[in-house]
Amino acid sequence: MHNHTPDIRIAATGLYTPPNSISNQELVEAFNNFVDLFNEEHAVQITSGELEPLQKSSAEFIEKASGIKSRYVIDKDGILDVKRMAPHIPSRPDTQLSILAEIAVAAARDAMRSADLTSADIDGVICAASNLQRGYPAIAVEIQDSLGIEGYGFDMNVACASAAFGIEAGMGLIRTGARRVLMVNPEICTAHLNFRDRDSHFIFGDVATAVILERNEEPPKNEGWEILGSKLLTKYSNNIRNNFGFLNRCERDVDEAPDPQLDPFTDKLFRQEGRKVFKEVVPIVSNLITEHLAETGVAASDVKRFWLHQANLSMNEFIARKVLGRDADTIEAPVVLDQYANTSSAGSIIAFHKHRDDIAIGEIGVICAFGAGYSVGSVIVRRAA
Ligand code: CO8
Repeated sequence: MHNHTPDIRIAATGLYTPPNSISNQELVEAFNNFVDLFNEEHAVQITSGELEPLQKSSAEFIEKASGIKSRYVIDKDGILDVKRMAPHIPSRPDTQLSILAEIAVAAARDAMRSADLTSADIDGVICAASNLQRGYPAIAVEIQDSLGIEGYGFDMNVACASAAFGIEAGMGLIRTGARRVLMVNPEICTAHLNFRDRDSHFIFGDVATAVILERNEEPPKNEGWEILGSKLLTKYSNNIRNNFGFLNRCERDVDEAPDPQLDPFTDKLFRQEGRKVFKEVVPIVSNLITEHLAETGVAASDVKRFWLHQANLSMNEFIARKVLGRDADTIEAPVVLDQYANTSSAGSIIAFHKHRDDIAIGEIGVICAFGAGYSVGSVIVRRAA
């Protein structure tokens, strides 16, 4: 068993959930209307064999393949509008708080409230997310300004593993002088999702989470989760990819006209080889957790809870089974993807935020996030207060 006193702890977490939710049924109805329209409009090419008809989606398939039943979204109408099939998020003047900063600030305030902390208690802000709204200024600096925090902020992106990497980065900042670090994960995943793609239109939702890290010195004001250790791993893979970037506008040949039939941004959205991801990522994650527990001197049987990344229910069941050597129930490995879908870096933090009250002082849990890159991060925590 782990016996030296950890130097850093989690003081609080926060959550912002958008007000609108879309059920599988609603999403599938919109998708299938689009399929009917497309097939009608292309009837001639389909009959001549020039084009394959598009196939319909199914709510039963979605729940069975992923465990997802619904997802919260920033804009419901735009996604369900067959003519648009993308959230409508109007641009804002530079003088107004950006949407990504806005949802992060809401999650941050929730965390600060539950830890009885004010902006004056925090020295650094990390915005760790899969999709950052712009190149610069950093979203973290805007969040810092909006909350009135002195010190500094910066953005980082390690896809779905961003929160675990953000916790590790925050621990480093505290070791080099910061008293407390606010680490936020605003994820507007629906904005990079291709709602016309049958294989992936159901995968993502929107949310923001926040974690406050502090030195493990004085007794915590409210809660305290000592960090026994964190372990990170990346392994290059093209199986989850999004080519959106600042070079896109320079890529088209000078005389190449945009194809009006094609959504010009389709290849700049999320895409994946879901089956390959599933097969390749399960062993990487279960091995990393097993090694991390061994290095930390914690037996798998002593882990009370696994707050895992929320991408796919059976994936999490496989991971927990490999680590424990038996099936885990939904108390040991809680599920939030049924309501939230995949929220990228925020998923494991939502699970931790919502499913930790019953953990007793001295008990241990593992927060583990994984995703594109591939990237994996495990954080072992012990309840201290
Ligand atoms: N409705 C009905 N049938 C369908 C549908 C649909 N919507 N989609 C596919 N089918 C059919 C297929 O055509 C196929 O039919 P057939 O057998 O006749 O060919 C059949 O269903 C099976 O298809 P699949 O093999 O694709 O289905 P799977 O069982 O593999 O399930 C999943 C698909 C759910 C995608 C699954 O593979 C999965 O979840 N894999 C893991 C994915 C994962 O974890 N990805 C990581 C996500 S990304 C991430 O975490 C970070 C990325 C950075 C993100 C930025 C975020 C904003």
